[in-house]
Amino acid sequence: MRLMKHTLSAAALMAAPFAGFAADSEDPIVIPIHNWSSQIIMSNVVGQIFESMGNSVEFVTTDSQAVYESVRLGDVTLELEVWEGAFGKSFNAAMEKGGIVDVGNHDAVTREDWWYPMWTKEACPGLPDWKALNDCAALFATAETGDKGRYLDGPVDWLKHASEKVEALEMDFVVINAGSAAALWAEIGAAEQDKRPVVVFNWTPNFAEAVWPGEFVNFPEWEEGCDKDPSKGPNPDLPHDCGNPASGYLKKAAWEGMEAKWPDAYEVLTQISFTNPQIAEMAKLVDIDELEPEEAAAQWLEENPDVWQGWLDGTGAS
Ligand code: TMO
Repeated sequence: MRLMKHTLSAAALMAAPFAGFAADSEDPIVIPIHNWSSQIIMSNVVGQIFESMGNSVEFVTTDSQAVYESVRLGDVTLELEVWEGAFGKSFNAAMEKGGIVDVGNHDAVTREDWWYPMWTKEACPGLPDWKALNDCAALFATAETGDKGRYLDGPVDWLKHASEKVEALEMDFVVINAGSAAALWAEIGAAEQDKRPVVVFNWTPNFAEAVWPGEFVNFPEWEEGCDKDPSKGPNPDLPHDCGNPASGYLKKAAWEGMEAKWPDAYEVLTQISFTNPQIAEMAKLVDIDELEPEEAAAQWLEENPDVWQGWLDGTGAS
């Protein structure tokens, strides 16, 4: 009898599939694009999923820090890759002001920090300890950095605060910002020829781990507030004297009006969750296989139907 009742109510629901559900707005869902590959492909993947549901989608290229203010104001609809290390601070600031919602974490666990390819450790065997790195600073000296070591950081908008870290930990390094993510890979590739020691900004999940075995530098362990509060970390007078979180989150965020305006797409967004290998694979499609983002996304969707169709099951979009 119980079972019967269940069957009946399911049938009743199916007879009026949209009863009680508002359809998604025809206005485009605005998806921001930044300057690293996995975010670009993931944005295209999710955009193509929304399009397959009948939504219209618009991509805009934006600064990866200012985007949190844009989401909060509804100028862009969502953000698919909130990396704790790079963007936790901007995301929290927007949350405090209001207008942006936390749509949950991906399965992926992330880390972003100073990193070296394994041959560097042969020249500086005390690694991955940051003090050992600092004792080896002369190994990384270049014409550009004098007798100090060169650290190639990411593009400025990733706001890694490496100069502040160098100052707070009194390191003998000079921070140079790469103009693009590609410049980081070029630096590692050039050093590989003669196994020259290099230390650059890198992150995981990323395609790079499949190409160059390497390790992150271990800085003093991240403590909440280390980016603001001088009392956190080993230097009592300055902030930024910690490493980034070693097991950081990767979060989805949305404009708080998204749920009412595009309820089906929002419901799917709540279900979306990428793993470390999936994100590394998406980056590889562009950084190694050299596909265009749109093609890479289409290929990923074609090769992983079980992954993304599962996100549509049980939502108004299925
Ligand atoms: C934000 N990033 C993944 C490039 O560190």
